[in-house]
Amino acid sequence: MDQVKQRLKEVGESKSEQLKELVREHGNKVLQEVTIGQVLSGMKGVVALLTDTSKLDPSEGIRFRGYSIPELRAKLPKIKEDGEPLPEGLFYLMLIGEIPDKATVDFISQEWARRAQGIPDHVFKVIDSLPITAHPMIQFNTAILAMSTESHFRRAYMAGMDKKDYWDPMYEGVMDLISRLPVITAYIYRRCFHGQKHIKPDPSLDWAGNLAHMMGHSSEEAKRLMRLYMVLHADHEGGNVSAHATHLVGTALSNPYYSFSAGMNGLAGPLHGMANQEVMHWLEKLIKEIGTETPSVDQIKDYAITTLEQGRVIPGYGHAVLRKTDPRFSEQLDFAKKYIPDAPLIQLVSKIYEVVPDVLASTGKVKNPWPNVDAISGSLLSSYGIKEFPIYTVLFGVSRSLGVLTSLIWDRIYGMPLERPSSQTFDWFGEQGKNK
Ligand code: CMX
Repeated sequence: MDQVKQRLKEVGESKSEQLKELVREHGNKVLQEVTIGQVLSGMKGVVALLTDTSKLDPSEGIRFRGYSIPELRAKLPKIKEDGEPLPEGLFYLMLIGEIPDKATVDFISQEWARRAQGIPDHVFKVIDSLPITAHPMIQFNTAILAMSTESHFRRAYMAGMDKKDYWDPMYEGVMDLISRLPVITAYIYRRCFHGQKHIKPDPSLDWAGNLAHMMGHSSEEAKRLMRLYMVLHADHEGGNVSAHATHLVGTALSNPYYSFSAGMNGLAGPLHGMANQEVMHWLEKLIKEIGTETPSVDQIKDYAITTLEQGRVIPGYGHAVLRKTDPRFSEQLDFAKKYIPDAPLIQLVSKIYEVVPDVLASTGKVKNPWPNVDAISGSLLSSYGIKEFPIYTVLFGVSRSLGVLTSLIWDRIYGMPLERPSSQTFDWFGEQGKNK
């Protein structure tokens, strides 16, 4: 048993006992009242999920196992002191609940590099059978499903494994799946945008550095950006569409590939992960229509108002939980100001930030007029030479695997049962409205 799995076993055994005791002792305790409005507006604020990996505060933003992003950037192991933390360290933190040392992070890097070599040939054939014009998220998700032929979990289930041990093959599958996503992503990227000229993985590199390398962006700067990107998008508590979908499908004891694929289908929606690509189209159209990369504040305001008048959303702004500027936006802006302060797209994003919140607030209905992670991530990638917008949501998905798949392991440790909430008809809700 590897050292990470061994530690997980120790931590997991005690936690699963505590969960059983909690349900036994306090299972009947009422948590909150739920209104008709909450149920009919996307269940916002309804506490219905157990997720340990991260927690989102409406004004502070995300904390991973209690640590804010600035704290993580200071505490998680890095390759160089002035560099970005390695996503491997965040994976360990979310999985075990402890900040790892550098040796543990190096072990995970090596383990993922080793496991990444095991992608079966048919996965590349399946990708190759899709048209090159198929959106990279279609190719990504098809590849994820194609990899499920290798599922340890499915094999163990079929062999009649005791359910208390399900977490073990789930861990093995998750480690395989996470390790292989960068190879798949780079393969799709080079296939679609660089004439099929594929670049072999370099097993001496870390997980995110290797992704940048295989995509053909192998400068130290691009690797540093990729590490930041992979940390910032890793998790956003349990209720967002990609996390919730992964968890829900996992409760049917679907293997990690099926479960993660469900989450990635959700991430591909324009109100969730695809918003990073939408932002770039919105910026491109703005530049084209106004006729300059340096529009005035008034020109941006008019363009934003027109978007709203057309009955569309301004991508990259608003959030279902956050009520302040997303710290993941601020961290990327600080990074850009430090390393590429003169990049035109970053200057444009900064100017839009001065204008759009007031425009959205003036509608009187948008609960959060501030930018989210997607308002800047594409501009940052583009400024570093990764200019092909359709790959952006795939990169988001690679990062998101870290959080949603560690949660999936914990679901099996906790023995979470099939999720099956109740639904009611329109008439029933109408009757409830009439009742005092
Ligand atoms: N532009 C225009 N209108 C917006 C808006 C925006 N950026 N954000 C919210 N609104 C509108 C909603 O569409 C809704 O309008 P209706 O009442 O006419 O239906 C109203 O304001 C109230 O919505 P809300 O409660 O503030 O927001 P929700 O929790 O329903 O939705 C989100 C949240 C993110 C889907 C929404 O803010 C949005 O569509 N933003 C743009 C897309 C985006 O950036 N998504 C990425 C989010 C982060 C991520 O998951 O990656």
